Amino acid sequence: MSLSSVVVTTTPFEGQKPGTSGLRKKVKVFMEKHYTENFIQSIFNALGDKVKGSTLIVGGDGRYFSKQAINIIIRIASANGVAKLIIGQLGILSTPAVSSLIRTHNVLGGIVLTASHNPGGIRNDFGIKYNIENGGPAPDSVSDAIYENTKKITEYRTTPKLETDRLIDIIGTTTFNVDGRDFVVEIIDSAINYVSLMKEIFDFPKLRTVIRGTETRPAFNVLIDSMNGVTGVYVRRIFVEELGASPDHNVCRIIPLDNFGEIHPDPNLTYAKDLVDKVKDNEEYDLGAAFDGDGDRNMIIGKKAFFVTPSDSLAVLANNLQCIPYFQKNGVHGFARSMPTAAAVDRVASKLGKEMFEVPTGWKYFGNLMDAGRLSLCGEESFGTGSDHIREKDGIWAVLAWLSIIEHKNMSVEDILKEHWSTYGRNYFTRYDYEECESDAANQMMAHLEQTIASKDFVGKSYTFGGKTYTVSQADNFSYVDPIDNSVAKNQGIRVLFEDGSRLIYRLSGTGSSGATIRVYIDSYEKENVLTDAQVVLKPLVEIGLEISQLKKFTGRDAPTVIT
Ligand code: VG1
Ligand code: CO
Repeated sequence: MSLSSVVVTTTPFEGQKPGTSGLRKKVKVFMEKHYTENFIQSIFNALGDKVKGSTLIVGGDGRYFSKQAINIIIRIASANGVAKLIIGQLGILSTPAVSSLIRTHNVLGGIVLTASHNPGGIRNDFGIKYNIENGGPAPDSVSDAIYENTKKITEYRTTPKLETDRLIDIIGTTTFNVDGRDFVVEIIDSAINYVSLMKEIFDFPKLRTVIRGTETRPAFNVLIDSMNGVTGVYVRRIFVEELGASPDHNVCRIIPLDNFGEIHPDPNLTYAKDLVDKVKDNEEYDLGAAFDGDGDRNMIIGKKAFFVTPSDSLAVLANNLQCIPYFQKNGVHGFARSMPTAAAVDRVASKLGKEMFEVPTGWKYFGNLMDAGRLSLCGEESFGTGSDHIREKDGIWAVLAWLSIIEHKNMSVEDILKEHWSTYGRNYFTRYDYEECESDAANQMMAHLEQTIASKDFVGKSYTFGGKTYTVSQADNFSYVDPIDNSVAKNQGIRVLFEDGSRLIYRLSGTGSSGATIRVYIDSYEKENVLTDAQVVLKPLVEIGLEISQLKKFTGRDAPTVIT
């Protein structure tokens, strides 16, 4: 049967501006009449002629409203001349899996339905993100074009009669005829492509010996926590079915739930406390790992919950990539980190003679460097680690990389870190998050900081707390020029640098769905005394950071909501 598309009249919604990683709002906002339709049509409008005859990947972390959103996308795509959608069964695809599929199938891009680490369910968050043909998040130029279109949209095209009921439930291909053209919807297994990519990158038989043990080597006991997010699907296939992990003892929360079981699917010491406690209380566990809702973040802890900061994790990986088959084959090019990430990896880069890049917060800033062959491994302090195998950060990849190093070195997580610190010294790092502050108060605090760092005598000023004195050597609002296309990203966070190399950084989050979240990043390097507790070492700088920003005065907050 031939179907006809129709044009629906609409008016713009305010605030459809993609943030650090896509558009994130409360589910109820996405449910408003025309809201999701407007945003999807604006993506197509921004892409222009490329849409006609294109193929797109669609999927996400399965959170509440995903299926409705996918049905909207199917109808709008069909009416805009898209030739084919490749969709994960039940709408399930992790963010790294979408990136991989875009690259494998060489298609125009993908639409990822996730608000990542934000909570899900009807009262919480939904999100939509567009990824471009290299598999990575849309760069600012594309996001800006989408946003401009959302401000002036007057109509969208859709095919109301196209039957989407249960369409995404079963693997298979359906061809529709819309406006005289073929429109194909292919529903695929959510994991096959990603699992085969991981098998190409890593030596699975070797990793299996880590998980199962051998005659001469005891099993390395892992606990992998999917936090009820999308990675459950991949964890079962990879860790249980391929690597022989026990479904009862080595993995947990691996069934994706549309509200993540009412938890905050964010792998850090606060929100993944269940995992941390389990590993702390049960000395049999050698490694714990957790992922966020859409599977691009990872947290690694060792025996007794020994915490590996993401900045250190990146440095350790950088130092040991040669034990992973992918890098043996492709070589190791440069390294990169986001600006607030502690500079531990910089020391590895300089020792190994590799190029090192510092980019603004957000994975989209790594893509150009990877495409240009100048970047192999990168990370963010926010539990993001990844390589140029795809163009998103990749939680499961990070754990497999750690297991490869553990296999190679035959050492515990803690001993690997201690060895690393004794070679390179240690970057102590902590991040304080003040979530859901009042927006006005947060903006005023940032304005106050701008003023403070601009004052003539700020550089050279000394601050003392608890017997430690820090002298300001430089201060600015970070701005970045992409070395590949010369695009400029301004106002990416206020930096106060001190004479001894310590840093204080202040940013407003770009991923929240209401209010403002203030992030304060505290970073200090020590060559010796690498075994002291981080919170003890950093206490004076934290207090100085609060004093400079007057955070308490502006927000009324006595304490952060999350410390990592
Ligand atoms: C946060 C992190 C950033 C990360 C982004 C997306 O952004 O700080 O490093 O890239 O989330 O991660 P912000 O603007 O809130 O600080 V994910 O896993 O939510 O897509
Ligand atoms: Co995420």
